[in-house]
Amino acid sequence: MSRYFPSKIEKKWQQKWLKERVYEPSFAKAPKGKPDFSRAKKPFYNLMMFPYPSAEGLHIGSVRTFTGVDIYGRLKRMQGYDVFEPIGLDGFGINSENYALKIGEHPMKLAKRTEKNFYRQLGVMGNGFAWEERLETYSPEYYRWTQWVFVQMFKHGLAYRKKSAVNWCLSCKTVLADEQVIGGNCERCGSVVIKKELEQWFFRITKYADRLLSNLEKIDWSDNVKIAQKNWIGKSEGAEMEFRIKNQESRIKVFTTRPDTLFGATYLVIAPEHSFVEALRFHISNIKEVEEYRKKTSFMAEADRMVEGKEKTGVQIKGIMAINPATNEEIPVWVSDYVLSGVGTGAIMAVPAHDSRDFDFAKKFNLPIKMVIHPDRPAFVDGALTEATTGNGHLVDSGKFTGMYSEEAKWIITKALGGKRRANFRLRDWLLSRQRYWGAPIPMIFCDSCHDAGRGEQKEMPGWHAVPEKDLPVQLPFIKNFRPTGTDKSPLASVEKFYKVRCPKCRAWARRETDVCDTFLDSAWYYLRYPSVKDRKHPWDRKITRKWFPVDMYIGGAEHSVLHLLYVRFLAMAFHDWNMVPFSEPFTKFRSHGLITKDGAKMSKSKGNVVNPDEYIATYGTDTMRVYLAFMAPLDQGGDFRDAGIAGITRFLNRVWNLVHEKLQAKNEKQQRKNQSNELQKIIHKTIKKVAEDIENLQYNTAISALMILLNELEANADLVSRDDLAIFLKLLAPFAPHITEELWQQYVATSYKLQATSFRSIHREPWPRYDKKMLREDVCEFVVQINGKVRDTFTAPADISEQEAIRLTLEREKIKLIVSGREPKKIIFVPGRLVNVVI
Ligand code: ANZ
Ligand code: ZN
Repeated sequence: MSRYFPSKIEKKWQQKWLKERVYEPSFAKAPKGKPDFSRAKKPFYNLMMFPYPSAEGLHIGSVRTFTGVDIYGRLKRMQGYDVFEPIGLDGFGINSENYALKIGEHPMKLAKRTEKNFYRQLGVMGNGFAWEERLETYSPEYYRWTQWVFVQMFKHGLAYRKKSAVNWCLSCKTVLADEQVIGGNCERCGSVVIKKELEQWFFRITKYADRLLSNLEKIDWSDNVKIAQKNWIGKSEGAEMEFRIKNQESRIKVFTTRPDTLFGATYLVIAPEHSFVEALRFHISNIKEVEEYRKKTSFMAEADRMVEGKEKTGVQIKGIMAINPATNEEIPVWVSDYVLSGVGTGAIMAVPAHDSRDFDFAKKFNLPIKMVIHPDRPAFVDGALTEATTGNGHLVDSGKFTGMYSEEAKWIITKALGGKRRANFRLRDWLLSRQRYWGAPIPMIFCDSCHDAGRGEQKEMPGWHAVPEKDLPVQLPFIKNFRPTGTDKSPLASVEKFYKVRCPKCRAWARRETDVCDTFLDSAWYYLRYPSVKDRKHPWDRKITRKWFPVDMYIGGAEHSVLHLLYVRFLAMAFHDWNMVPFSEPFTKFRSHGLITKDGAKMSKSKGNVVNPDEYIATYGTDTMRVYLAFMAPLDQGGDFRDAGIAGITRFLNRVWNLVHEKLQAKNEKQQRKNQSNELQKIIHKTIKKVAEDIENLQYNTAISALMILLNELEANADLVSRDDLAIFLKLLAPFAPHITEELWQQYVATSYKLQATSFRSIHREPWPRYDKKMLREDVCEFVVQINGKVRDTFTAPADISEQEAIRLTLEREKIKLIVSGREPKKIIFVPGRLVNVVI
């Protein structure tokens, strides 16, 4: 008998599948040479989060996720869906560029090398990818449309330029989005991030803040991601209140979530960047001190300024006083870095008795603290307040509002004192420009003469023109020196051939934008391109898009909760509003996957414990690795990679191989009539149900245990096992181990149907087995005993017990004997599996 050698079969089937186009959607109905997406009957878009591979190859964690997505897709395909599982590569960006710098290779060359290795690695994983619809973000054919997206954003007023204090990474020498700054450091390289005043391109995501938040309730996404997005959007409801300045025209506007505490506002604080100081410069008696403080603090990153427990600093702005509109008392104005310029109005009313940061500040600078809310739990020691009391309570010392409950007083005070109810969001606009080389050039042109004449497509941005669509793509030129300059300019700014262009409006000499797009723009719309990659005239085909979207299942890392996953939703909403796509949420279902460790530790190069998928696949075979990775834990949870666990999987697949071979080769095996009630059949049917349900819930580990149990049973009852039973087993195993099951399936087809197959019938396009509900019934059940229709007793017995036997058991029961007390029943009614009713 032949032995199981993965290396002998895996490559063979991978090539056959490719040749037969087993995983191209609608392949059967398509005219030769062209899968036709518009013909799909039951489309199912099964997507894995866009990978951005490094030249060093795939991480075993990504291999697990890819396989996880693939197992799901294979079930769906066998369930009759036309599954589309595309693959491509997100290759632009600072990660790749930094690596290119490190090893001294040009990013364009590096990208080609990475791409080749990536696709080779994916190839040996045996996934059901639609290889014909590949895409790479750095190919001009793709980024032409990324630039088109930018142009649409500009034309619809969602892309704009603004000078602002932006995050600047000292090491990467570029600006970063807020989302890319973690605890004051660069998300990528860990270096310190400072603030720099620069003019940059932004996308107006804040315009969609409310919808991004409220739509979360409508989508079936992992909870952890929804919560992260909700916090990131950070909606808080409050009021804007105006404070007059004594003897001046100016006012200071503050945002507060607690207008009910207005009577307790004993001073105001403005952010260092606030323009108030400029306006009243000549009235400020200590302007030098104020300016020094502003200079010192405004370059600091927000995260550092807001650290809990950080020693408060600040300077009073002398010579001016504000007036509390509730008490009409004069209160001082301070400048301090604990107030941020980008939040609310950049100014606050300080209520030290009820806000902790204000409390710390007031204590330090000896400012008055006035209680206006009677707290449930006052915090006094020796008559002095020891901390702010931040909760709700009844108002005290608040004029005619005294006695009201704080929640109710909020809006009444806002109205009475001329405030405006406002929601404030933590979400900032998306900073899009990067002063780097390796990205899609921002497709904009600035023209001086149009600027001076006030011409431009956007009123607020005279001189700026989008590159006409017919001129896209704006090709990224090959330049030798791609190193970031460390100034606020991209390396492209020194390439005259690139930036010197004619103005598309007036034909005067003008200048191209030389910054490139944030990579997150590339990945914010890629899913729309996949089914339309062959379309050279449009970014996506309308008809196909109506048919295939939204994406049915999306699986990826929770670390992208607030970057990628928020941007994608934002763009989809915008496209929807412009009538370009028929949906406003791109992914119906999203599940985040867990992370894997090696022998209990985080994998890292420095520890030398990084699992190289290539080596493992070469040693054990793809199927073994697939089953092993799936068996580790439910996909949404992390797992631990241990070499010792792999041998068990190899044994399992060997047993499958041997069993099927023995059965198929047994001569003149009579196809026994299946005894429908036998135990083995019950287990088979239960397993059919369980495996499908478990895959649906991404609980691959328990599905595989069920298959292991079934294999034990098949081996133990080998005489009762028919060829059709084996076929069912192979189908259930197929999503996990596609190669071995294909090999054995082809032998099954050959021996069972004498079908010298005229056309290739892959197991992966066979229908998923059906189970018989009757076979799932529990073996024992509870019978109810009634006397004259009244429930008197219950007993458990085999579900398929005969009528005679059930009646005998009933009449033997002590309780029933007592009630019947010797009388002869007139009639006994028996309902199988449920009840015995004795009529006396
Ligand atoms: C007065 C007050 C009294 C406040 C009180 C709170 C408690 P969330 O909920 O996080 O949005 N704030 C407003 N603008 C700010 C800025 N630019 N920088 C720093 N802090 C700012 O926080 C809203 C509260 O944060 C606002 O409500 C304001 O302080 C402060 F008992 O106003 B509150
Ligand atoms: Zn012009």
